[in-house]
Amino acid sequence: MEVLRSLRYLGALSALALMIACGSETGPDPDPGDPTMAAVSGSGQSATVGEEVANDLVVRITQDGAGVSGTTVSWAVTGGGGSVDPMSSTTDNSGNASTTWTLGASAGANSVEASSTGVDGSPVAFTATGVEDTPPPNQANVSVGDNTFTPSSSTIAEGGQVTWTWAGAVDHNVTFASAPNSGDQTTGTFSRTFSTAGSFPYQCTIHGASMSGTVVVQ
Ligand SMILES: [Cu+2]
Repeated sequence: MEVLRSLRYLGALSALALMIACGSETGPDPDPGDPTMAAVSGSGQSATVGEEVANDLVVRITQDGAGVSGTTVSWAVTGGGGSVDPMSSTTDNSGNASTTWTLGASAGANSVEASSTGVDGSPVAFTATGVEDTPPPNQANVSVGDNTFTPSSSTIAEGGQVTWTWAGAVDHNVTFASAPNSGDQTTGTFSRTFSTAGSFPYQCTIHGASMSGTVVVQ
């Protein structure tokens, strides 16, 4: 009688252990043998709107800790209106697959998903932020000293203007390959408007190439 009771007790314990084991197997964890995809790098970047992010998007597919090669990964833009190239790539010997990402035209959130059929962890989401391009200024100032232009390079928008202000003790001029140019001045200012994009070098003809500058029009 005592032995039978002990056997029943052991049986109950075994049933309990089996239930716990079953519970862990049907939980959220994937089967350990399935291939699994995870992000490696490329999420969280910022770039100018309409431009490519600096770093490629990379996912890795592994099985029991080792990279799985030859698996197709599809890349799709899910927000922001940009584009990915290529839209489909294949994992290499390390299990890695990658694509490039050009952001959409509007500032704000962009997103991409990487997916692979029959792979745990798919899809993997990537995000990026598009930031407005800062336009060049419409106006720039240059100081004309003895014997240097400060700054020596000025960048302005198309249609913008540069104003030179004489600050030295001796005569200088601002002379481009084509007019309008300043004459020789010791004081005062000279302004020129630039209506076409390009790089426009100038110099003071009194002091030659050692006193030169450039206007960059974008
Ligand atoms: Cu000069």
